[in-house]
Amino acid sequence: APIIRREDYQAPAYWIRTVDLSFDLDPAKTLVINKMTIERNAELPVQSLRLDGEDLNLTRVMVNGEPATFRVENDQLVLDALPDGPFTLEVRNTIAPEKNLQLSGLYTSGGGFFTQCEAQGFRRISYFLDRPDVMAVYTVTLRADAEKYPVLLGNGNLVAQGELDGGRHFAKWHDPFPKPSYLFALVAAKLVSREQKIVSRSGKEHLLQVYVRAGDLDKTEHAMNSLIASVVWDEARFGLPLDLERFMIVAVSDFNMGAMENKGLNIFNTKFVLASPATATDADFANIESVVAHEYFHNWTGNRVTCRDWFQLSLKEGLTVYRDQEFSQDMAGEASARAVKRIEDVRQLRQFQFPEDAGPMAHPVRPEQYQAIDNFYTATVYEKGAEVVRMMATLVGRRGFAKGMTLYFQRHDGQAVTCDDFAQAIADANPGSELAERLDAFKRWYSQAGTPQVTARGAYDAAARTYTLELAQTGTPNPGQPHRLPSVIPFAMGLLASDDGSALPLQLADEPGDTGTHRVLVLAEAEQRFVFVNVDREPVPSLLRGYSAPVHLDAALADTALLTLLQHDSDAFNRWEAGQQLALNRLLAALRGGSTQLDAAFIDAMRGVLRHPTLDAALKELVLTLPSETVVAEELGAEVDPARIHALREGFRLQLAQALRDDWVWAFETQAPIGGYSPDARAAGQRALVNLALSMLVLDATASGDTVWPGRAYQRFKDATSMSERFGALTALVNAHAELAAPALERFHALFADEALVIDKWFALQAGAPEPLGEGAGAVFERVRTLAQHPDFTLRNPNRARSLLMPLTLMNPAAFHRADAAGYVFWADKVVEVDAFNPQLASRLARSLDRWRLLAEPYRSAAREAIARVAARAELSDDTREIVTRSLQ
Ligand code: DPP
Ligand code: ZN
Repeated sequence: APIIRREDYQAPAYWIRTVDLSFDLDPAKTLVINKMTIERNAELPVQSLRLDGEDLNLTRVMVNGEPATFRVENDQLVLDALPDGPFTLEVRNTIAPEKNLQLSGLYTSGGGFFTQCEAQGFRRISYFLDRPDVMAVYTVTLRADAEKYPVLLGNGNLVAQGELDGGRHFAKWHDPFPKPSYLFALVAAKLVSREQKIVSRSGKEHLLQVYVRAGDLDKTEHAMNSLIASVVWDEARFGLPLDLERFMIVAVSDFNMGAMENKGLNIFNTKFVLASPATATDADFANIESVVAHEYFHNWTGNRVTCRDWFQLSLKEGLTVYRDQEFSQDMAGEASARAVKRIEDVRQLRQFQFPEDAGPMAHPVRPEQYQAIDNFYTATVYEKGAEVVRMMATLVGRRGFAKGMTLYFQRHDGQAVTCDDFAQAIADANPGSELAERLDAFKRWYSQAGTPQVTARGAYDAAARTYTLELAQTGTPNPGQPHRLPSVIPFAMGLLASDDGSALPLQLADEPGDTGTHRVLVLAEAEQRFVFVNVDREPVPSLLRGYSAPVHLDAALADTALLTLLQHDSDAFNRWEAGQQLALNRLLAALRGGSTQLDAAFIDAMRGVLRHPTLDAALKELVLTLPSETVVAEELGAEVDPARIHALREGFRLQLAQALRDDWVWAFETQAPIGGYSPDARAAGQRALVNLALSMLVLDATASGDTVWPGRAYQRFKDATSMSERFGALTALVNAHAELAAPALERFHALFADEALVIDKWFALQAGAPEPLGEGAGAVFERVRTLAQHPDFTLRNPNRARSLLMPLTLMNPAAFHRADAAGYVFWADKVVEVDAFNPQLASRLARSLDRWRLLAEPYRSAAREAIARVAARAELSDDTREIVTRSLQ
């Protein structure tokens, strides 16, 4: 496929103003009639009209009601001699939804019709200017068999419906908001809905609906509650009201992504809609809340103001992720619960975005080029993009950011714009702010790939009562660029007294007095020095609080300093960070030949956290979880031996299990939430801690041959009143390779045989289980290979395919990376097999070997060979080809 470059952007030669679409829906052959009103873009020279199409069977083309001359060239429908003024163009084509296994465009799932058009699925429905800067008003008529497809949904408002001959019926929808084609959607299926009417602040009534299959209605309450909370939040926090009479969410079980923000008609992966206490874990409930919010928030950030071109994807995604993260924090409530959410988000960033930014797919938040745009729905565009927005908010303050958002909508409502337009609006609304003063430099966050490295070194001068903090930043330049220019880094910090951990007042040398105990420095040069005065006691610095910028921080703090932070920092994020750093230091030292035994100071500190009288249970659980094997590998940076990292980390885990045995018992017996199931952050955190305690107790018991705790876990598994409890107990048994794991897994499968999302968990748990150490090593991988033959397993359903393949290849390094290369052979086979029918899914899976260069031999050569084997195939999709080619470069 050709390389598409950002610098080549040109405005469209024509504007499509209105679209009148009609569908005669039939799985084998659907007729699409597309009547457009079009006018030439008067600002450009006269050109041919070139409409995008893919896998379409074209039957007729008319201009102003007359048959027209046209040609089809490289999938494009080309019309040369067109009227000078506005004209109508009618295109008719047929498509075969039931054959559409790539799930892009119009496809069938579970006997219904669904669409997915972002990024370029609309061209698989009809010929069109399939690009986000062409925005049209759509009227859509659906015709289908009334019995098989009783529900017919489109964007906007229902304007007519009725019966037709031959048992068919129709519905006509009109969406008054001009929109790009990627926001088009339709649904025709046998569904039921939960409905709720709400009245917004302005007094307008809105209808909210969540559509699911008949048996699933009892699992829609949480999604509906999340939607209502999202509507209320966006109006309260940003003054952004619901602009539609009707807002619909539809769940579908075959879906490549999480969910899609089509105007007024969001289509969701069932995974992010359906939840009941019996079938969904706390994490599922939290994910549903955040994805429902994310898609709802897109209605303004994405739909009312959309992207000019796909290079600007982070304009809507980074901003909307930031908004959903803020929403989830607000829903969590108190400061410590907010910090827990922040920690979870940063953990995700480090687990997925950092490796991406250091690997072959590294790209700026606003990429410069792509071959398959679907490959750029990445952690960088989404999560790092959200960090960029968060830094802006930090630099202008919460009120300043809200003002910036208001200006952004004043300027750009109804337009397709760029990341520059967004940053400009935030800066212009805040004249004199650090952002406005340094806007050009700040925007390097959009154009430079890679994670900057910040080094911090502090020195205390007791005689002068000064503390000097020296900050320096480095990073690798983008390919083709000679230098990396300094980033603008908001650096939140404080100082703690080293003796009792109390917060010290902060006063820089040129300031008249102290400014409190917390502040945000701005690092904008390669090196900067900050001198704090009137520092009475030796301080411990608390740096990059709340993770105020997406950088690697090297502060080289001694254990004593880290222990002080872990115990006393008022910033909960940095307490966690100090604990992670303590653990990481020990893991890295052990990998480099140091002690494999945890020291008493570390164990006592962990006990102190676990037994702490006031810390949140959720925070305790996070602190007591060691950094992941992926994070350790990235820190190591070369010659990674996944089996060794695994063995050492498992060794540490076992030591923590043993050394804190009494404390885990205490936690298990006393920390559970009281009362019936509620998915709120507090109760979820308590359950997470209890589940961790149980895992540790079963791990310890299994290692020592004791059967009491595995027995208790099995009992809890059987008696559990919620999926979080049940799955926690099952996880404890499976991850410890307890003998009771097998009967528990069997029982679990039988209990939930009809719950597809629960069966996904059943696969994922087994594929993500830690490989046993010693003679049992390899058992997890063998199990995955066997599960790939299980009658419930299929590659056709993306959730099911991912449930087995992603935990193994992305989350379970020691099982995946084998000296005999069997993991890589399995991976290559699956990539090729999936690529034949679903390139988007295949190219995701293809990315699991991105970081092959980090590996030590023999892994490295074997991984390279597996990638090369995929790349050598003649018949590969553009999506997967782009990934494997870049990987080998
Ligand atoms: N635009 C979708 C989302 O991120 C992804 N297809 O919400
Ligand atoms: Zn999104």
